[in-house]
Amino acid sequence: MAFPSDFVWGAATSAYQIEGAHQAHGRGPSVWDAFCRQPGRIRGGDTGDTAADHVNRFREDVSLMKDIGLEAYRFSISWPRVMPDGVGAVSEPGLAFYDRLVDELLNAGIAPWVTLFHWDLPLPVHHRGGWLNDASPDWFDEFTKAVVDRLSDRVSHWFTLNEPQVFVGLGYGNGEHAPGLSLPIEDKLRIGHNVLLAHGRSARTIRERARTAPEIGWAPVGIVGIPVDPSVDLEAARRRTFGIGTDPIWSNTWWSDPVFLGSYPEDGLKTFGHLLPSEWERDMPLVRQPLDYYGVNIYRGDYVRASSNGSHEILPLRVGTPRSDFGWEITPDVLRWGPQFFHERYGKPIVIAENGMSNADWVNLSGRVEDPQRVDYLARHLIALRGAIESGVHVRGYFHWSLMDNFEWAEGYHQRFGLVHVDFATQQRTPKASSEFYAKVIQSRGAILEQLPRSAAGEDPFAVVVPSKNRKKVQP
Ligand code: IFM
Repeated sequence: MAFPSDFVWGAATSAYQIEGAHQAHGRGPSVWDAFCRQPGRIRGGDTGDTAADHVNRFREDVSLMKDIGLEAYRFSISWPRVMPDGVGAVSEPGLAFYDRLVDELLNAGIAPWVTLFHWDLPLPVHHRGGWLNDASPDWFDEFTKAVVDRLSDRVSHWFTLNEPQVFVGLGYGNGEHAPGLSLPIEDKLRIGHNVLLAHGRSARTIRERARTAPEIGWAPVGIVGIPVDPSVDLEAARRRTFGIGTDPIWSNTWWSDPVFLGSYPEDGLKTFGHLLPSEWERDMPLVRQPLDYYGVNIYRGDYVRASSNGSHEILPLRVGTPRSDFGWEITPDVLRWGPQFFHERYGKPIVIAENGMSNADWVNLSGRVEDPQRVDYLARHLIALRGAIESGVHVRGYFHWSLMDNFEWAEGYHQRFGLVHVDFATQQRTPKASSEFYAKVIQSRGAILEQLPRSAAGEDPFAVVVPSKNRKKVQP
């Protein structure tokens, strides 16, 4: 069960979710600062003003990472902390904070993996139209330059943007996330096109200006179909993974085909092509920059079965299916198949840039935080990921979401995803049992997963359906 020796073990966070210090360093407001102030937008009226106070406690946090044995830490740079107006003047104290963080990580032997955009768009550029403004790729490029010029002597791993599906789908589609808009499909497609251009510009800039040889990717969400019976349903699962569905914004291909293959997907163009900005084809070479890995955030998948009309059906999960506190189904096989499908289609090594679960954790009477569900989640998902590696998929690394409990967007502080518990009233950190387990996994390079007690009863709640005996088998 040992993972390859160059496999990277990490954990991830994002700026707005942990940093707090919302007015330090001359930081400007982001769309999230404004959104949190609108009544009724965030559960409990929470805000990211203080969050996990990471700006003031980053040394303690890096030391916790070291205790876990993390080899890499994925975090995002707050655009409004570095460029308070989104464009123009750079905040020296803002950049200096990231200098200190990067140095602290390197001193602890932890590689910084930097994400440039994890949703905190500066409010002043939102007021100029935000991603709907065709100048937005220029703005993002300016921000990229400031960060790369400052950090690339010590940072060599980059992600341009995190989860375009989610910040466009929820921020401009149903208004559940900042900036809280519900725009028509043609506006969402223009936003999407600008986001893709921003990715391309940013990747090109990193490649051209970085002072140490960069490795670059991005981190979309992975929508994954899981074959119920791989000997029959593999193609159906691929179709679920790569079909355009009813809303292209929530697909993989609308985003990743341009980035890796240089065009929007055919099925998407058939239905939505006429709504795209007219010169979209001209922009594709810029969008498609050489990348080093396919970063992808994978949390859950749909169990899919081939149907008799040559299509596929998504199976309803059985009653009582295990779920996270968020209500997301626990489907470990997603890390067996997602990496394989993305590797097949896009031909790049895979980095699991996020994977994890929210759980109702608290500090117990003895002062410990026991989170057996997360321990089991980690074990099952890593065993599945190891299965993908064994079948020949090149997986470069795994980043658990999240290092610590944090501000979970519209859910405020009501969902805890961390390996480390944070008491948001006192900012006390308590490593959870899952962080001890992850430490052992890392230390043994996965070998410990082999030694876990196994039983048929333990497999059972995860057996979604029993495939019927008389279905035709084909070679996977
Ligand atoms: O907390 C988020 C993160 O910001 C983006 N990916 C999913 C996580 C859990 O919802």
